[in-house]
Amino acid sequence: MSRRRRIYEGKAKVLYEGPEPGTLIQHFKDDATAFNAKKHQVIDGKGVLNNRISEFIFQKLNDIGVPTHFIRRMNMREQLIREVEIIPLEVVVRNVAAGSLSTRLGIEEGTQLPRSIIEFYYKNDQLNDPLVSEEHVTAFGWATPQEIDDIIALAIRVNDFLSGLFLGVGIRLVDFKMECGRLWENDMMRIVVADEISPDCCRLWDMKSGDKMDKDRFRKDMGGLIEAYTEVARRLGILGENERPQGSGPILVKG
Ligand code: AIR
Repeated sequence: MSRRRRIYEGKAKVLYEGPEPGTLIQHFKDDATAFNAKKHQVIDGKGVLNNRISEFIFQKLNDIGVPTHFIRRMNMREQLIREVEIIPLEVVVRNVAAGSLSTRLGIEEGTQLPRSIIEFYYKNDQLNDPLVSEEHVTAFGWATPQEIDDIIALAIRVNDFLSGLFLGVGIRLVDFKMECGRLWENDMMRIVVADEISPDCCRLWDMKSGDKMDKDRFRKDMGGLIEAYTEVARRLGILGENERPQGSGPILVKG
């Protein structure tokens, strides 16, 4: 394991050189950070759950023709991915007001938005990932206008898919963050969904109780993070009653 070349280490994941050119291994750590790593804790088992949940979502996206970097899960903490050139943007899609949108615009948490809103944040820890406009993105060359169009189209498809997936298991998708990358195949380049999609980067509220089933439990010191992530995995049919290793599909929850 330690012989592998480490390409990049982030707050929650490590990227290693993959077995073939153009591939990487994405390793999920148990570290949780918030407020740009000012708050940090190791939460036993979080990486394993995020690896499984993100695998489930990326595989389904691949299956419906949304291009992603995901190839396959390798073990409890690692997945094989295609090497992409990460676009330095956090693409946030919001369906319900919460978090920084509520704070910035004074809209009460839980307010249904008139339509889904897509925002771009510049990925830069030193600057605290500031909100930016398409003007900034194109002027500073982070992405071209055509790439922005592709990113928006992907974000809408991912949002529609995830909203329906979670709705079917009694969970409200409030918002989520995704990242995109440029995948080069010979001389062709296309934009694909990269990084991870897990309760670390979504706001997921139980439809009946309104309980938070995501990383806000850590940000707000609510506890019960592993229990909440496990419940998300269980409802998606990833973990059975007694932790079945193979998923059998989502468990329908009646409204
Ligand atoms: N997010 C943004 N940066 C990192 C993450 N994980 C996610 C949050 C939330 C959404 O983006 O988890 O689901 C919007 O976050 P915020 O803080 O802007 O309201």
